[in-house]
Amino acid sequence: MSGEFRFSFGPWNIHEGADPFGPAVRDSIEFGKKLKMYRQLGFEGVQFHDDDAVPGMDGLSGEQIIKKAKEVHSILESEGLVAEFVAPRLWEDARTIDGAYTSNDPACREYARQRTHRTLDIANALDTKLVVLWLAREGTYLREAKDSKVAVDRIVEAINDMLAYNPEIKIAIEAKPNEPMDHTYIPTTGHAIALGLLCDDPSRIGANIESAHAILAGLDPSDEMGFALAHKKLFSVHLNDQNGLKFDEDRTFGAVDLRRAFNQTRILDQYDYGRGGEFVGLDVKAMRTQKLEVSTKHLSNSRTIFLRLVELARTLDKNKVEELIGQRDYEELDMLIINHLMGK
Ligand code: 3MF
Ligand code: MG
Repeated sequence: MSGEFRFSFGPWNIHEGADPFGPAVRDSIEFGKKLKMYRQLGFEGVQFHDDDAVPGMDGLSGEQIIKKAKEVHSILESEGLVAEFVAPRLWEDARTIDGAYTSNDPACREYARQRTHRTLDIANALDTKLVVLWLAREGTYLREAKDSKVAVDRIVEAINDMLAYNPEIKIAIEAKPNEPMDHTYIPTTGHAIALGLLCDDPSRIGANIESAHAILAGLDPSDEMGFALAHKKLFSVHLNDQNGLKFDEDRTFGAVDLRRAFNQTRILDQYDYGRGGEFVGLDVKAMRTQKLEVSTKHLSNSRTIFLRLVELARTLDKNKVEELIGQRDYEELDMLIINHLMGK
C-alpha cells in the first residue's frame, strides 16, 4: 500500500526549535546529513526554498547560483531523491519588509522579480517544473497601508512574469490567511484558484493546500482539497495539524484531530491524488521540547498516520455509508465513522 504514495518534506522541517520567544534548543543538522535522512524516514521528495538549495544566493551571480543548484541536484541523484518544488523565500530580506510583489516601493518589487527569476533558475537546475508560492508578506498589518485591488494586480503581474520567464513551470499557490500578516490577499484555496484565472495561462496555476492554513481560515482542509480537485488544481499538499485558531503549529498530521485527518486522506485516496506524480507533502515541526536524537519522529509519525488512515478510508463499509445517507440517518453515520476510527 505504501508504495502507492510518494512522500516529501522540506529541510526546514528538521529544525532547531527556535520560536518567536526563545532561541534554538537543538544543534543544527547540516543539509547533506538531512538529505541522508530522507530515505531512512520513508521519503523521496525534497521541497526547497530557493536558498535551502543555494544559501546566500543574493550575494551570488546568476551563473554561480545555477552551478550550486546543479551540485545539489547531483547530491539528490546520489541519494535517490528528487526535488518536488522550489519556493522563493520572499519574507526575510530587508527589501521584503512591506511585502515582495505587493510592496509599495518599486525598487523592492523589482528585487522580488529578480529574486524570483533566480528561483526559477534553481528549479530548472534541480529538474523540477513545480514552483510553490507562499505569499508570506503579501498582505497588511494595517488595512489602509495598501490598496487591495492594486495588490492583486501586482501579484498577477508577478505570476505572469514567472510564466513568461519559464514556459514549462507550473505554480502552486499556498494560501494562508494570516501570520506573519494580520490579513493576506490570498487567504484560501478559492482565492488562489480565482487568482490563477486572472493570469496569462490559468492552466499552469494551482494550489498547494496546507491543512493548518485551511484551519486558520476557519475551513475544513478536506473540503478545500475537494474544491481544488474539482478544478483539477491540487498540485501539492502540506499535511499537518493545528489545534484551533492560534499561531501556525505545524503539528504531526492527525495528532490533533484524527477524524479531520481521516477525511483528508479519504478524499486524496478517493480521487487518485498522486497518480499524476503529485507528492504527499508534509509541513510539520517537531515540538520545541524534543531532544536532537529524536527530532525527526514528527515526520515518520505523520507518514505512518497517513498510511494507516488510508487503510481506514479503504476499509470503511461504503455500502453502509450509502445506506445511511439514503436514510438520512446522519447520527448513525457519525457513529459508523467513529466506530471505524476506534477500530470497532
Ligand atoms: C508557512 C509555510 C511555509 C511554506 C514554505 C513553502 C515555511 O506557514 O507553510 O513553510 O510552506 O515556505 O512555500
Ligand atoms: Mg507550508
